[in-house]
Parts: sequence; C-alpha cells; structure tokens
Amino acid sequence: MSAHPTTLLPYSERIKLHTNPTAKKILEIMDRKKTNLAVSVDVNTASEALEVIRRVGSSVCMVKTHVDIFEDFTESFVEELVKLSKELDFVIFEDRKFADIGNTVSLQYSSGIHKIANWADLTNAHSVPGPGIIAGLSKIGEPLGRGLLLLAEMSSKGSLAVDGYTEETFKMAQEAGRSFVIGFIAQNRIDKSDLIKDGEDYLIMSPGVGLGAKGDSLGQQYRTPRECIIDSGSDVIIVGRGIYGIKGGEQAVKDEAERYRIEGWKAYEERISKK
Ligand code: 5BU
Repeated sequence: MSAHPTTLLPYSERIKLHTNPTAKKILEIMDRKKTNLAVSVDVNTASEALEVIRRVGSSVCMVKTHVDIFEDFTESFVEELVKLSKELDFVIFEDRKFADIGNTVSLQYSSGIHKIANWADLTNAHSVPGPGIIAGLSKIGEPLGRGLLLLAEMSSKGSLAVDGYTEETFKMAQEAGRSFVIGFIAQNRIDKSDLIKDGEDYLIMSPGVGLGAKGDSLGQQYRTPRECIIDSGSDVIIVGRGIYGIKGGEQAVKDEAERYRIEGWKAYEERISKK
C-alpha cells in the first residue's frame, strides 16, 4: 500500500496549505519546537493543571483541557493558561466535544462559566447532529481565528464512530470548507487519498496513546506513538495519564513528556524520510 501523500510532507510544508490561523499556528509550533505531542491535563483542579503545564509546556505543541473537570475553575486560571501558552509556545485545545443543535452549541461555546471561545484556540465536536453544529460553532469561533476538529473516530472500545459514520463525518467537514474545520480526532488517516482534493490538508489528532499499559478498565485503548504516526499516519499524539500520571514527582513528569516528544518526533522523521 502506498503512503498517504499528506504523511510524506513535512509539517513546515503544510503551513501554506491552511488559511485558518489556528491550523497554521499548530504546524508552525510543531516545526519550531520539534514536537507533535499534545498533553491532556485531566487533573481535578486548575491549580494542579497549571503545575503540570509548567512542567511539560516546553515539550508540547498543544495543551488539551477538560475545564469542566476542575472544581476551582476561575477566570484567573484562563489568564494564567493563556500567559503560559505564549511563554512556552503552545496552542490551547479545550476537548469540549460539542454535540447539540447549532443554536445550543453556539451558546455553550461563547457563554456560561467557561466562555470557551474567548481563550481556547481549538475545540472539537461530534458530527452526530449534522452540519448545523459546524455552522453554530463557526459563527462564534471563526471571526476569532479559532479552529474546530470533528470527531471521526474514538479510541475507546466499542465506539460507534466507525465505517459509514467516519466517512460521512469526513464529507461533512469537506462540505463545510477548511476556514474553520481544520481536521479530525481519529485513529487513522480518515481523509482518504482518493477523497482529498488538490491542496487540501487536514490535521489528524489521536488520543489513546501510551508507552506502557495497553488500556484502562473503562474501555480506553492505547497505541504507541510509532503506531499512531507511522502505521496510522496521525499528525498529533495526545497523551494524558501516561505523562501527568507518572510516579516520581515533578522531574519525572517533565522527563516523561520529553520521552514522548522524542518518540513522536523520531517516528515523524522516519515517516517523512520514506519519500
Ligand atoms: P489518557 O489519560 O491518555 O487515556 O487520556 C486521553 C484523553 O483524550 C482524555 O482527556 C480523553 O477524554 C480524550 N479522548 C480519548 O481518550 N479518546 C477519544 O477518542 C477522544 C478523546 Br475524542
């Protein structure tokens, strides 16, 4: 099987294929910092999350949050997060997984306690409601230069986002255009080479990554960075507990992030050398 054409291109050569400012920024950071690692900071408090981010920030292109987990969420958390994203050079991805009609998601994205659109460069949405979800979110996010990923596949066992659902999700994104939808959460290169048009480029980001355990007791499934980047053609690997959950204190978390960054980058270099 010949390699997907996108997987042979260096990140730096893909920058010009995007118009969305967040997509460009992600690729620029990946190239500049030599990292395709995103760290997911699913800890209980905003203050713990900031501690983890300070340790791993220099190794990542992106920090992924679930701010609805935090028991101490405040606007000052957001201020500090944005400040760190500038100092340490990473993009902020709120993994909100919107899943409602356009009108509701536009309110959930802009309002409430979290006001996600005000600070998150990137967020994501399920395709199950149909294209209205993209329209509702883009109304808020696109004027701010934000980006959206559609969930085309999930890492968890028994996911229903497979086959026809995944294909329809890709088509929905393609029909929406790439001014706001910049890629997918997926386990594979779901933007099949016979479907993408000339100059079309999507970012594939994959959670469910670990160098140790193969899964957890609640259906999560892990693959190695190499499996994701070389075998499946993912662009960004997303790691949570494998990094922030490591035993051994502050230095261990920092070292583990660097270990994943090196693994991910080695796999990417090998991938683009197959030209
Ligand atoms: P983990 O600790 O590396 O298992 O965390 C994975 C993170 O990615 C966690 O925040 C999940 O909510 C998120 N995730 C996922 O694991 N699988 C998916 O398919 C999607 C998101 Br979409």
